[in-house]
Amino acid sequence: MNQHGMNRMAPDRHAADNRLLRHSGLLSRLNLESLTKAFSLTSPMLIITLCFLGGCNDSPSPLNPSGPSALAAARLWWGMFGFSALLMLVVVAIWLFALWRKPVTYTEAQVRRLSLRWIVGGGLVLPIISLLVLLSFAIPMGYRMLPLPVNGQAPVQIEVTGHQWWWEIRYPDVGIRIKNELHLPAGVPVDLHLHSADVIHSFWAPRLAGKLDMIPGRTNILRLEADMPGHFHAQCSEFCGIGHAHMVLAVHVHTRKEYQAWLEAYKHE
Ligand SMILES: [Cu+2]
Repeated sequence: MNQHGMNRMAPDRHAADNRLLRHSGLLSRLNLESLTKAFSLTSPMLIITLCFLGGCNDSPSPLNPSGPSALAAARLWWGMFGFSALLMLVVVAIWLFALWRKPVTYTEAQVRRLSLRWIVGGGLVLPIISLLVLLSFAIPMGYRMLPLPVNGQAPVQIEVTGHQWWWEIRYPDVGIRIKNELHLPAGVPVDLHLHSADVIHSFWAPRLAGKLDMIPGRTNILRLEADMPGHFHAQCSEFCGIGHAHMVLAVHVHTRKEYQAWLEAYKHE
């Protein structure tokens, strides 16, 4: 005890409290810094990992294509991803340069000239070049989904009708009508004649082709082809009411021989 007795412990306690506060402040700062650092390191890795996981074998992702149309769409996606990532890097580099460079004083005329350059460059030239590059890839890709004549092979014709909330599949050549199942031969172009019995739906088999709307009173034809036999997934991709999420179609791709056998077996059922 000192001469004031009771006050003796107070400075020690304050010192301890201050040490504790400093420590906790340091800890929270460290935590915040480490969290920020971890997030800045992990978030791009997470995005890249998720992108690559999209290519896993069993994934119904369009980045895991199993047909020429879907392959073209996946390549277009990667091209757009690469181009947008490059643009982002350029924008970040310009932003960092603007932050770090020494301030420069410009005259009124220089400011006007520089602003005009950025408006013309960033607002006209860059979008025009980007759109031209995108269209030069997207238009040929879109052609793959059109029912154009094929040399030496007659596409299989199948009628697909969307209902709230199920799929009607008809094989007009053989008189087969089934529900929520689509059977296709591998390695053969297939034309799906898409109709709707009620509202707008959209046919999407992500691993086999792009999407195409199904509009009441209209027939849209989607050309697709599967590389190999397997089981795939198709889904309505246009919100069509309360049961939309359950409007799922199982796509079974057979070898040509198995497909013929399936048609024969089904006809005689
Ligand atoms: Cu739907």
